[in-house]
Amino acid sequence: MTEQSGQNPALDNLLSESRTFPPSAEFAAQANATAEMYTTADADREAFWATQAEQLHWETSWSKVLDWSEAPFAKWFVGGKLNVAYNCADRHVAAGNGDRVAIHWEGEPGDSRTITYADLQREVSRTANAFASLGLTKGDRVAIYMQMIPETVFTMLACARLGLTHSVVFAGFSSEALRSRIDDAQAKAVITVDGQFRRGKVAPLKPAVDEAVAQTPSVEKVVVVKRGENDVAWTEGRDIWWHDLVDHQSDQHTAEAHDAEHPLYILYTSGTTGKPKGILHTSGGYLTQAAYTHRNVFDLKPESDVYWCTADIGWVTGHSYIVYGPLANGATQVIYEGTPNSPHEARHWEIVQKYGVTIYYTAPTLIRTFMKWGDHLPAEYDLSSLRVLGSVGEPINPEAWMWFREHVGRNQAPIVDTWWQTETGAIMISPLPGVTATKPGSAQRPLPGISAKVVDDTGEQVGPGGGGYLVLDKPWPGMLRGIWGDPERYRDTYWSRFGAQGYYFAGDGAKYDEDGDVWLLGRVDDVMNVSGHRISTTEVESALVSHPTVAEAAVVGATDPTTGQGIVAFVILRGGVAEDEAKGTEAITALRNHVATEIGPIAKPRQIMVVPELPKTRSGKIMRRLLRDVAENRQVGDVTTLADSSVMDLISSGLQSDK
Ligand code: 6R9
Repeated sequence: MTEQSGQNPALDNLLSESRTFPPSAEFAAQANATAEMYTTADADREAFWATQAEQLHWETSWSKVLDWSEAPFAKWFVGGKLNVAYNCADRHVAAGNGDRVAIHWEGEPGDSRTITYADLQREVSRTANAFASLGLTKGDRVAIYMQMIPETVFTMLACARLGLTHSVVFAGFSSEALRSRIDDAQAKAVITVDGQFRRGKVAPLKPAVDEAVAQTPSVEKVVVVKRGENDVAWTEGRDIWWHDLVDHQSDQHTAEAHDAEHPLYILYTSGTTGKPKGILHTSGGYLTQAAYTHRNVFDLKPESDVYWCTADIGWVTGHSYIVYGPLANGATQVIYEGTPNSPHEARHWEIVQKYGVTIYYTAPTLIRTFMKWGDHLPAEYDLSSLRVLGSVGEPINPEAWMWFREHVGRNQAPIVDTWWQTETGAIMISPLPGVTATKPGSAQRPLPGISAKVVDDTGEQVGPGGGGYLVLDKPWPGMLRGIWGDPERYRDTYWSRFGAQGYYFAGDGAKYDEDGDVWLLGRVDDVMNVSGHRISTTEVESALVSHPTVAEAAVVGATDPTTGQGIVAFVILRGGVAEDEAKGTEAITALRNHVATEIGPIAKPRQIMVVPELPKTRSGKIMRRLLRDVAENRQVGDVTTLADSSVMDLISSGLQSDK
């Protein structure tokens, strides 16, 4: 904190990128978004958001767009009343679009189900009647522990309809993770399944619920969908089958309007340390921003597009871009239950071809996995329907972006790299297709209506080419309304670092390029310090991925007696690369030199290890903390939020046998 502003950037700017891809004239001519939106929004931010909110159905209009008098606790559309579920189903039926497909659901074993908006309205009404019959009333919390099946969507919307606040927990988290989340929210009911399909097998889920609920007295009812058909233990009086409860209910239900600030859901983020934070989202502002971003960032044409977001519903991306945004917009979408390599590694391309998917929104981790599986797979399918591609969850390395463009987008479909967080509720920084000339690896510009800055240690905005911290300097409609039950932690975590300026601190490193476009550089906790240079993990990883043999890379700073920290890299090879050769001294030296040429000798990894997998969370984020343990020869720490906890054994045993 002693440095003068602008003189000591929080991050060195190492990598540069000169490729740009302007939109085609045809795309621009039909695009939803326009360049004027930036100026309109800048001229009067609140009026701009009011116009967006008017796209929804409100039972009662608001009296004030934004009340920021109790900052950092925002109120948007004060006094307004709406029903979120009505907006996501009934409204489209009322407008004459009941026959439009809302969901093409594809089960992992190959079964499928088509749900129109009229079906959705009926199913949600039935589910709402069922939940009401259990005695659940407005304000109660409901935990949802289910995979990607239609009932998960019905459950979320039925909760929204009744004003129940849902808390979705990743199906696959342990019973302990479920227990602590149920307990924190004091949930009254748990909605779950007997089991889920993963890679062709049934993984039981109910046992984890039984274990958790044994220790959570707040839970009165457990509703179980039959999906895996596996045997389950049963607690009479508490457990009830979904089909026994829901099927006989009336499919008519009148939706009551709730306050714009009524709590819609809690979603827990694990964070790097400590107890998970229950991020709270409310109704009117959240739905406004989810729908607006979905319409403009993906250029959605509800009459003709087939949209597919590959995220899990247990991640915020599933909440905003499978459930609330697309359904509020009346979109037709694909929901897929299973893993991308079941029964084969081209399952996604098969689904794109089968449904004629036009908009495909996925994560860098999956794109890099596709690179590893090989270029030939997307080439075997007809992907010509794709017209917009999106990425979210991590910085996308420029080479992964180029691979996505070439092999999936046929060098035509614009790519939107969308930066946001569980806390922001919806997309904040992203190109607009048809407006922005895109650049591989950059999220580019805050959306119209959104304001973000890259600042130095003192909170001063850095200039072009400068690196620092990403902050959000103005409130936005979808912003979190706090951490469930812990207002102090909310202030401490997000508002104290740049408290003097009143900025929200996102926890990410970022830089501007010479054009003023924003590049995300990874979590500031992961920044490496090598001989006094602050180097972002993202830039070194992108340099490694730009080598033809590397599909994926993760780097960490490990304590080093001479340089403070030394860079240790873990790399996964691309499909078809001979492993023995790539592990040889010569190949490793070549890779180290490649990084030096791409971004400078200071970033040359001290050590590079070839590994079969990387440790990732369920949303695909690399857990560098665990790799630091390996690099510094420590016992590996807590692995409970890993998608696959065996990965760390795989890495450690592989490294042992190489010695
Ligand atoms: C939506 C989501 C948030 C963190 C965020 C950042 C990283 C997400 C990104 C990105 C670079 C992007 N992140 N999108 N980094 N470019 N396009 O991922 O929410 O799970 O809460 O994670 O993810 O580090 O701070 P969440």
